[in-house]
Amino acid sequence: MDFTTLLYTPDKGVATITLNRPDVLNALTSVMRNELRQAFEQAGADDDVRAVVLTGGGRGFCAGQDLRERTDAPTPGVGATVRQEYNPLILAMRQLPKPVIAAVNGVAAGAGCSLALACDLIVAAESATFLEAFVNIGLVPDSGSSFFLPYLVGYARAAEMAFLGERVPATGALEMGLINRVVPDGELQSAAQALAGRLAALPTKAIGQTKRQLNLALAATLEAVLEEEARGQEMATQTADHREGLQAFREKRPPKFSGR
Ligand code: T3D
Repeated sequence: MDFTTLLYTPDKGVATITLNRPDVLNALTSVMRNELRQAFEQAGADDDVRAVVLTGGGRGFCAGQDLRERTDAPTPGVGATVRQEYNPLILAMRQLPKPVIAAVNGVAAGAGCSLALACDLIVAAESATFLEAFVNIGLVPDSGSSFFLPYLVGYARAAEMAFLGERVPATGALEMGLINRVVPDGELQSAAQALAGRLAALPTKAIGQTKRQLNLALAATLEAVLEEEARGQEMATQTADHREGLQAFREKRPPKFSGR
């Protein structure tokens, strides 16, 4: 299948999906979300693909929702967008019975951070950063961040990342257990491919079932948290603070939140 917003490259058992909107740090549009889900489905349907690498083209991994699609707040029907586009993508990644590795080459922000966290393993370049950017524009974590984050790093660190919306460098992310490995920038893709190649040579059906069991073992259901996130995002997009956050982003100035 031909994609317009990403590259899909199957090679020796590993499908590499490269987000390909580098000018906006691979910010997610509606088209991109749908293509990404299709790419994961394609990887799932191809028996020759036994591991997947997700990475970003250019200097960013993914800057989350493309804010240029969000001209005015409240965005109409954002809960539906989260339910119909973001949530199926996260579920497709997590339910894929094959290992998915994020090769985080730069900033992973907002839903871009969620995308990385939805992968099974995360390898990051030394210069990569992780940012729960939602609060900076008056929104709440979505796309599974509020499910994966406390599970990976514990409540206190999750709350700090989600409340403060500050960039966490790759080394800090490794220390807190958010990610698996940090490698020098120039070695990221080869390290991720080597790991994926290793995984692709393992018993794929057993790895797929292991992934299923590990996901089943998580305390709350992902579906329940995803639904709560969609409801919360619907609420957050109605706020004055989100409107202010979007405006400040466009005007390249710090936002002045009113608490409304
Ligand atoms: O509405 C809904 O659907 C609800 C769902 C929401 C899910 C979410 O993901 S909400 C969170 C959305 N993302 C953000 O709020 C992040 C916004 N971006 C940033 O905070 C910063 O750009 C970064 C920290 C990610 C990177 O900073 P920096 O200094 O490395 O790069 P930059 O100069 O800010 O960005 C480079 C370009 O990418 C720039 O364009 P320009 O000025 O060169 O033409 C910038 O506008 C663009 N860009 C960055 N992020 C986005 C973006 N364009 C559109 N959407 C973005 N999210």
